[in-house]
Amino acid sequence: MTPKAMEVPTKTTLSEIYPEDALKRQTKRWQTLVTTFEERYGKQPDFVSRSPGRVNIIGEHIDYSLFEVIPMAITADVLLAVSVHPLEQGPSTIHLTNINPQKFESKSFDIPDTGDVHIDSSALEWSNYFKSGLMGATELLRKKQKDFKQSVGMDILADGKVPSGGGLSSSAAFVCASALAVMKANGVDEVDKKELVEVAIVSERAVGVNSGGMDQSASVFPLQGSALYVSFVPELSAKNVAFPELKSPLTFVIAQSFVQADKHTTGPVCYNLRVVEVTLAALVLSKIFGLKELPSDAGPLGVSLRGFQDSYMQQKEGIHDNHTVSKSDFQDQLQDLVQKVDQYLPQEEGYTRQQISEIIGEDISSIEEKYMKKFPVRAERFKLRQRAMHVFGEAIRVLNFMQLLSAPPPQTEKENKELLQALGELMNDTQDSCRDIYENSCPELDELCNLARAAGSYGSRLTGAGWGGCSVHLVPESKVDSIRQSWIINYYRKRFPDITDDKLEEAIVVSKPGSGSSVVQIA
Ligand code: NG1
Ligand code: MG
Repeated sequence: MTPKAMEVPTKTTLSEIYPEDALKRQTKRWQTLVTTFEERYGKQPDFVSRSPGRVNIIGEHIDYSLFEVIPMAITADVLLAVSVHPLEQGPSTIHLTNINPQKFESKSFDIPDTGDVHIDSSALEWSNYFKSGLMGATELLRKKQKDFKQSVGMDILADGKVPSGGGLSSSAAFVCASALAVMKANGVDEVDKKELVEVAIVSERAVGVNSGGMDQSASVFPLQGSALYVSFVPELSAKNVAFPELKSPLTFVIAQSFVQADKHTTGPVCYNLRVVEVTLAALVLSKIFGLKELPSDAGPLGVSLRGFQDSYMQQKEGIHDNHTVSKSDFQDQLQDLVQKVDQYLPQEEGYTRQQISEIIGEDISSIEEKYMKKFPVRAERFKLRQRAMHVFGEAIRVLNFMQLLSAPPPQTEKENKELLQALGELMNDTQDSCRDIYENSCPELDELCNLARAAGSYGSRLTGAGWGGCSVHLVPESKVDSIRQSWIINYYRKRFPDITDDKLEEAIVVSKPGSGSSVVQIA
């Protein structure tokens, strides 16, 4: 039986998962996983669940404001080989080991009778990501099966190939693979992709980051060879977008900065602070324009800039279903909002808590309680102007990018080049906006982008949360080698004189769009 488009495939073969050129290497890796499992646990695994990392092509830091984004899955993924314990009385036990036990220490824990596990989000601990997937899947199973209380026990061996803290979303890959493994271990064969993504989004927040939903979508939904257009309103949905047939094909190259961006320690001044800033911007704008209370939405803090836009259109312009307006009308709205931000949020230096409290007519303590308690932030001033500008501007760029991808494919070399240049320019604009007004780049990422552009990249930008991690580049195939050389000489060897060839191999990856989550039956 072939799975429905929205179902996680369970009877896949490796050739349906990986591109041709990765097959040999992956087959070996899967064999090693199974034999290592046998050595550690003395039995065969029942199945392997897998979920990939992702690179975001465009639409940075706007998923939690509920604007559309275009990521794609990469080949690097997380594998969990699993053997299910027979159902017993009392607590069920999870044994978690890693293919690399020196780096990731083995862990065991009991799922209590209540079925609920505790996650200590203050500890940076790899088993938390499994627990978060377990928590999400348990909730979903309870919704589906009235008498479901707790998951069965499992022996697990994990092999993660997505570099952690590298902006390629190793965390979402791990959470999605875990949630999927738990569903499967508890007897659900047909896992609905949308349900899986929804639980993974919510449960990953338990690990300590107030994230949006791009990564989990990009890890679960994609079909091999396609990028993904993800929408969050009126509800989560994703469309696979094939790249146009081109005379000279487009290639995405990913380059690591090797600056570790650890959201757990930097959250209060970086990621989580941005989430608070855009939320406050939505509240302030809605007061300035005299809107009634913003309806609560799927944003991590319950109100979002997208919610503001839709409410504004409804209350001021009488447009009820704003998500049904044409793309060009939507774009005009966004353009208008950029101007409104320019005019009505003039303070370059940011807004203090006192000022925000006065505008929105709510006590500072109540604002802090609602938006800064679960994920504390440290800031004297909140840069509402710059953050809102970036969000609306980036939302426009995503629409433009999508329009270019959906247009009839170019017929001549000249048109081909123009298309790549236009796509690249949008990516370059994103980088400028991230660097200058969202302030989530860093000198190392800026440098990788500048070097690539000088050596022939059409478009270069950071990808993922930023402040370190990875960059992504739209590169003509003929320029891949010269760009690689330039990075090696001018970036990697300069900054890391002892860098090994293996490490360089890992640093620069030419990536093809990979396929989303799947389960492979072993025993
Ligand atoms: P990274 O840090 O690359 O996994 C994060 C968020 C995304 C999105 C991007 C920025 C998590 C799990 N993911 O991605 O939702 O907001 O930053 O576009 O925190
Ligand atoms: Mg992550």
